[in-house]
Amino acid sequence: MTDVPTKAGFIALIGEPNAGKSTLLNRMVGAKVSIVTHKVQTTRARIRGVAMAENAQLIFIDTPGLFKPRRRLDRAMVAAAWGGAADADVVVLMIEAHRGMTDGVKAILETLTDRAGTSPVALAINKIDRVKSEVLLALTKDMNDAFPFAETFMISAERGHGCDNLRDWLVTQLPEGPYLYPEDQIADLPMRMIAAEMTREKLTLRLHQELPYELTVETENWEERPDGSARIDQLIYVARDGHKGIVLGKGGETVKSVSKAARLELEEFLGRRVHLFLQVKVRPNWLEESERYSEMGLDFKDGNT
Ligand SMILES: Nc1nc2c(ncn2[C@@H]2O[C@H](COP(=O)(O)OP(=O)(O)OP(=O)(O)O)[C@@H](O)[C@H]2O)c(=O)[nH]1
Ligand SMILES: [Mg+2]
Repeated sequence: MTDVPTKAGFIALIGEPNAGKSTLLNRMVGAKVSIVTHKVQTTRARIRGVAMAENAQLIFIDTPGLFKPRRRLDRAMVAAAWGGAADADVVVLMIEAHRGMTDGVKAILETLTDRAGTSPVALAINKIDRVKSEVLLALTKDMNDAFPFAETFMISAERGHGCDNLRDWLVTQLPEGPYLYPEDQIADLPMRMIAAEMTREKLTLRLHQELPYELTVETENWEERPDGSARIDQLIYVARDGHKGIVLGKGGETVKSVSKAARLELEEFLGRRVHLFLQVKVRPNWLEESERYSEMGLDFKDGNT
């Protein structure tokens, strides 16, 4: 038997909010470890997902979208995203085919240029299902004129087009070395955090305008029951009294439907029954509390101006 050396390394997915980073991570991993919504700024912290290729372990780092930060939370998110890129062996910049080279993308390219010389950066033009192929050729040229990408891929993270090519290339870029996670592990986020994220996803899908950005979800208690089920208690922090009413909905309708959707997904993920209890708490200052940030997996100090 010949010994094929193993490879393992970190791949950071960066890009503007909504580019499809979390969708790509989930596709590569083959399971939903990072939440996805049609709204911007869904992902708040770095989330690792592990994928296995033949003799390689690819550790994908999903990051919050890069945008011009205004609030403390925004700054902490953007810092987490660039931190993810700094730690990676390979960086994949994702852009949306139909939006092209936006001002936001240009700003990211500027920062990438300033930090150039570190790890290779590939371009992944995502959502190719939304455009004609002529658009892609012009966009590829413009992007490569603006930055020396190691490679360009045209993909649909949602449908899977081009994702195998991207993965095969990523394997070629990884350093040789032992696997860094057990081969059956797909995420390294604590289960209580994954559970809180699932609830936050359902809230984000259900609520409108600014509200999803002004709430956070924490798992307070996790109890294994003798019958094999789990009892999970979560707190939804909102900043204003009025928001509590909206999250609860008429007769508690909204929070009930959120709770049901999150519970079903959790049960599927865990493969057993779950009793999920949600409580809404008004906490006017939660966006300025360091404990909330550590619960989200963010560094509070990164939010300092
Ligand atoms: N048409 C199309 N939609 C896609 C594709 N990939 C992702 N999307 C959609 O784009 C939206 C955003 O996807 P996400 O994966 O949450 O994007 P993200 O980059 O993680 O966003 P943030 O976490 O906010 O930074 C979702 O509605 C996805 O379903 C694709 O290949 N084609
Ligand atoms: Mg995301």
